[in-house]
Amino acid sequence: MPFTANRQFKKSPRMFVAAKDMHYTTSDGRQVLDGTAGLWCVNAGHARPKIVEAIGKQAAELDYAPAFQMGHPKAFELANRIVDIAPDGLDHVLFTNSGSESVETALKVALAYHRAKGDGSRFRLIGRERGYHGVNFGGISVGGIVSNRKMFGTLLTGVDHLPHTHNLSKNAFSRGEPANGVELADELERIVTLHDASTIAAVIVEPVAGSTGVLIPPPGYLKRLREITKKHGILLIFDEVITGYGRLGTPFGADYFDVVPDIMVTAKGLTNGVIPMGAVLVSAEIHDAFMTGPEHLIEFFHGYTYSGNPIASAAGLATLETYKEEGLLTRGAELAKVWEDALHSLKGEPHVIDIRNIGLVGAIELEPIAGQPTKRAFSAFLNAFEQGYLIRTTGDIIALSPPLIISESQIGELIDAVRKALRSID
Ligand code: PXG
Repeated sequence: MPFTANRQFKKSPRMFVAAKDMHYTTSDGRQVLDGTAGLWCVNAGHARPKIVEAIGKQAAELDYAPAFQMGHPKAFELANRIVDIAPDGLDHVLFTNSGSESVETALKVALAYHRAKGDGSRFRLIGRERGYHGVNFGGISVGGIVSNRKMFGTLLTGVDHLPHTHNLSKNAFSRGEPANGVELADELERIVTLHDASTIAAVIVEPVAGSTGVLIPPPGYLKRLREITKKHGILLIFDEVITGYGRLGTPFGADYFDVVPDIMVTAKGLTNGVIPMGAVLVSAEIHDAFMTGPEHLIEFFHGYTYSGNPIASAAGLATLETYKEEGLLTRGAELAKVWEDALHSLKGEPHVIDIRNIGLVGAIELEPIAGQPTKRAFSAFLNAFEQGYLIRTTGDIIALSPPLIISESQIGELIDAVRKALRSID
């Protein structure tokens, strides 16, 4: 099983057999409130009729069309709908089948773009400590999670990392963006000085680091990264696999922070998690740099059997339609205050050393049990599950990211379940 304590799970399996709106049904018939939108992806809630219908209809109408040298209308339609909601300046789309593939695609576009422009000495990629960019080789190379990297050899060469922005001693219990740490963006200047700008292709960061426990940047941090990258001709890639499609109360993290990257990596919420799909958005300038040479030749040697798969495209279109009809891409902003207050009401509960929130994302960091890291948070996870609430843990951090359809009373319920779990565990 992926990223799972396999032996523990098999001794005591936790199985879902159905889901509707905010709830799962377990194999023993219990209802479990989804506090994590699956794995940060089911933004519109479960089994939404439009999406279910679109998938069935598409399977009967056109189940598959070759992705190379052939097309079908829904992939183009979906690309256009994504561009409609994306920040101005990002207007071409490459489809993939996951966040990890979107990351690899973005990194390859960045390298190939510089080469296409005759700037092939730009081969370095800069990620960030505690960054998560999926599990393929490019993604773990620019990522900054030691457990995901240490077993797998030399990874990509020519990679460097910015420091992360998490600072418990200065920023604990901040509401929204933490006040301290904007100067950490200037570390990029240090890295540029070390390697020389002429060797650096791109910088990739998550606007808010999700997987490593909801690390929110200080005000101005991403703007500064944008200024520095622009100054040195370095591409800026936002990995919006989690922050995309409404999670922060804006369509994308780029909108929340008012910073437009050159490349944006998305997946998860694009199809509401229902069918695997990702999309990488690039600027016209990047797209156009490839459109040279004889017209019968392939411009970019990259793509997947399932790029823009018809059923995934239909699911994506129905998902974006559902988001639009129900105002879900901005609902997080309406709920943000209630969410923030509910989360921060956990201050003072046992083990809690920090609480963080932004949009409809929250994290509760716990003091680890000495010598047994992750055990305390995992106990909280099991306790909440027994109570009928699905939460996520990463290290000793509880991460919450419910579907954007959650009601105010369900927010109260979810936070009370976490409170009860914290009071019950060692
Ligand atoms: N980039 C980011 C920022 C992600 O969060 C990926 C890439 C990879 O996506 P795929 O679709 O290849 O898994 C992710 C995925 C968690 C959790 O609970 C987070 C992810 C996946 C599963 C669990 O933190 N993020």
